[in-house]
Amino acid sequence: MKKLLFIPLALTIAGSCSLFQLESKNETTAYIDLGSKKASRSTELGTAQKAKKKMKKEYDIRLMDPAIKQKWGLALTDSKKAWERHKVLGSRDIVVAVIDTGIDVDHPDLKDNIWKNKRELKGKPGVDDDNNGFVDDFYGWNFVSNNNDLADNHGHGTHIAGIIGAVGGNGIGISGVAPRVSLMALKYYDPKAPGRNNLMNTVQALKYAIDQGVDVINYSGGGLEQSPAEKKLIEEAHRKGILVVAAAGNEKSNSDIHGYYPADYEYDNIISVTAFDQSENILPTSNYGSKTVDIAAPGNNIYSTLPGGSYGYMTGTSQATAFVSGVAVLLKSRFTDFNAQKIVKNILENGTFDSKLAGKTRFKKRLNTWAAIAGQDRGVARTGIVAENTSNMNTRLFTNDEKYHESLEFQDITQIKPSNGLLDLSKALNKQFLPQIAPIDNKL
Ligand SMILES: [Ca+2]
Ligand SMILES: [Ca+2]
Ligand SMILES: [Ca+2]
Repeated sequence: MKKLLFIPLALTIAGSCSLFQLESKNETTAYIDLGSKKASRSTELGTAQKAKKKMKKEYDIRLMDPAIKQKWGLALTDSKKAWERHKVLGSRDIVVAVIDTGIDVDHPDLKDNIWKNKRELKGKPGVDDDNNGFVDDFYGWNFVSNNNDLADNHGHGTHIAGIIGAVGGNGIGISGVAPRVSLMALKYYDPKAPGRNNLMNTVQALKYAIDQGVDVINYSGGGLEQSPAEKKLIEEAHRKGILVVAAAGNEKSNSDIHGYYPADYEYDNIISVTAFDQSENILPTSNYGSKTVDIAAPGNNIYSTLPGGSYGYMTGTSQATAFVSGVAVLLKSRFTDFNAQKIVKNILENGTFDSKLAGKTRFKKRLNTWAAIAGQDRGVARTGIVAENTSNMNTRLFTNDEKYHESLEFQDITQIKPSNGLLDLSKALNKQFLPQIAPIDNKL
């Protein structure tokens, strides 16, 4: 006899009423079919709250995205500092598979950072041009409906995509932790689709991502049961040096006692991420564990992209997970030879120590983007001392001269020319964005 176990996953968004609730409810229900031993997988959905008004233009940082101040998480993780001091903005060569509820691939602040399957885009409609078993998989695949419709009818996946890699420097909205990246949309979950098997869809999405040779897999979901098929794929990702960043979960529980998967599989290419708020406290809803949870990242009232070209706030370990994926992209773009283990090591070792995290994460550390880059930046020690291979650069960039760094705060990096002896950053940026970058407001 079939037994159905219902696990409500509820998250409320802090703040008062929203102007615009997405159609999803406050609760989603996951099904564990014990009779057929199918385990559940549910996205840490939460609900999206759309922004109440248009963001006023505040051209206050180098990347010029007007609403970037809304992203407290970028400030608390020193992400902006990483971009500015280490000139690391990510790269479209780095692919992140976002296994989620789909992505609004036409969102103006995402579309240029969406992964593109060039062989399909240049190929014939109705034909599997790259012979990977999926017809017209232009930007990813929908494993719920088994087609290429990636529409996100919840908002979660679009929100996660924006945290990782909303397009920075295009003069609109926000920037992801990685202003440049390729986001592959793999839809495993649709709250509206009947008879779904989220775990089977997850496994298929993982396989697709691994077969495509992505750099990072972002999985902002999970379940209490292990899955041999999923574990096998994580092992394959491990062999191939692919990083898996996974949510610790929103069950308010100690993951050392109650494992949560895939976050808690014992492979060193997985980072398990819990969430902290603006006061750097772990959210009461977040899972924790001094043995199982690797690091904490921003996860409360996070402002990011939503379907239909909009923006809004969401809360949970899902959001925190996306922050870590963004840092992984920055590391991989700077240190292209890093495998997953090395990226994990850098992120975990260079987190910000906080005694409040005792019993919550393995090393009592929370994510610090700048430190993750700075700790390993070739030729540059944490102290800012110039080392080898930097002779042709302006050494002042690598000093501890705070005033000099402050003077860079409002400087558009695209204005920095190689003739200044600085890194040629304009080459690192995709040229199609350059004309769209707003002029520097020197009054700030
Ligand atoms: Ca194909
Ligand atoms: Ca085709
Ligand atoms: Ca933007």
